[in-house]
Amino acid sequence: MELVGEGGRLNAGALDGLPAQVARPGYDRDALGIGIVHLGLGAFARAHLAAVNDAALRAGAGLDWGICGVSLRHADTRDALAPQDGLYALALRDADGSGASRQRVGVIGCLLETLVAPEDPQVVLARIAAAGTRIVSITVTEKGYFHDPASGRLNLDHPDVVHDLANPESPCGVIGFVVHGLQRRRAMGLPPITVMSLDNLPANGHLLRALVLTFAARVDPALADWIASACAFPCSMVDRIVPRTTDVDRHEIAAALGVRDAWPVVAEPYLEWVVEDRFAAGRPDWTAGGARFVMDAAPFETLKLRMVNGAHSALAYLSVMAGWATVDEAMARPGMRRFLGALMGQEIEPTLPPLPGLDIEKYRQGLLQRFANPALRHQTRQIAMDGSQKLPQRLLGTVRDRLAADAPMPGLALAVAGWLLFLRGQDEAGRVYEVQDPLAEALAHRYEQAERAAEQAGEGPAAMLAWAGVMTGYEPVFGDLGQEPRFVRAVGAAAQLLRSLGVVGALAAMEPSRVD
Ligand code: CS2
Repeated sequence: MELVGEGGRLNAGALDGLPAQVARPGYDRDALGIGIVHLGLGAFARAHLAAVNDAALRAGAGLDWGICGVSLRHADTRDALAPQDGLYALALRDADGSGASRQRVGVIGCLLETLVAPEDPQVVLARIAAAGTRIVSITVTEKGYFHDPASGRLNLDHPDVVHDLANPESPCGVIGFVVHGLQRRRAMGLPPITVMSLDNLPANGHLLRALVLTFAARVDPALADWIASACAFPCSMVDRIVPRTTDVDRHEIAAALGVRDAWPVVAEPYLEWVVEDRFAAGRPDWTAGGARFVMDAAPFETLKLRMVNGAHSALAYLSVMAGWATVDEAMARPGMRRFLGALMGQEIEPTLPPLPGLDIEKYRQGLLQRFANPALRHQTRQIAMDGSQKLPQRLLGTVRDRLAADAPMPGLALAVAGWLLFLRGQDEAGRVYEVQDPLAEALAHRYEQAERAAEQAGEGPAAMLAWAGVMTGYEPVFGDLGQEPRFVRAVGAAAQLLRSLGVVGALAAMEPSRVD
């Protein structure tokens, strides 16, 4: 998009002329070398890892920790950032005490190189196998790992996995790049490195390691042994809400910078990064940017995935169906806020592992506040994407724990039913939308089967019970949960509530049972 009426373009030459209130790198960019190769250069990585890394560099981390960012599919990020010398603005937005939106803008400088993998996979492999590279970090979203969401196993039939096993010189997926890149390092006699997932997956480091080893064993068992014994795969919990950047954002940020930035990112001020301190070849001190190094990230991951992401997904499906476009719009509905508060307080929190020092009440209230942030305009449709890849770790682990404790789960069931009904691709007002999900086709087929089963079962609750039985029988997402009558009944009852009363009615109907 052309931004008219502004000054020049953001680039190295423009840094000195930026308004005083815009934070800028402040370290010697010309002296910076690449130490990190990041695969999956989306908005999240640019607002999280790169922002934290930039703060570390400003605080004096070694100048060998610059980032090479790799887009695995599209050229748009490179095309926008190359003319800007890799510079882009990060706008942190929230509301002040009176509810008015405000933003703090800073320019991130640690992205030194941007590659587009499909244009030249060799260059990416060479970067991973460069002597200076010591960390390969990854944000490719849940579906980018090519695993079966319920079991966590590598899907060896996935076309990208098949392609990458057959084409070591030109991989296209993240596992292929990592394994073939590590293979080169080993062949060149270079030291092992750290491979670090920053995606919202449970035990993301362990999961990534297992996927990489499964793939590597098919390439060369000795390579798999080397990776297993010498490379590190720390787990981490990452948290920052980063909505997709819009043209309106670009205009607002250009106004703050006085120059055009074609590829800025917008995020909330809040940031968490809890990462296991297991690195094979060193790391920057990211604490300056808000990171925490721990021995075991698991309890933090469970907390975050179940509370933040579980609540986010619950909100998203119900909101898309009700026609609420943004998260803050949904949060302004008293029914939604109360529902999420109860879902967390009564159903999710009892399943969380202990975390010494955590004030869970404060965490929950803070989270509701973050969701209500009116300055983000976070689209519920964005969060609703890829539900098949998200539900297991966000909602279904909690469901399993509730079942094991023989505890009720009406809120979790409403969230799951919300997803299942969302799969119809039509909201309550009859507006049609696309269900974006790698398993969309199979899910649509399931949905038809479930509708037929419901018709055959007659009317009302019996129909929705039959419907829920078919939907929750979808094993790639639910595993064996579909065999669990208490779960199927709860989902059937919730779906019946949503079908008969709509989202607003169902949220209201949930309330009486929620008085402690
Ligand atoms: C969201 C997350 O889009 C989604 O699925 O739930 O991206 C969420 O905003 C982040 O995980 C917050 O840390």
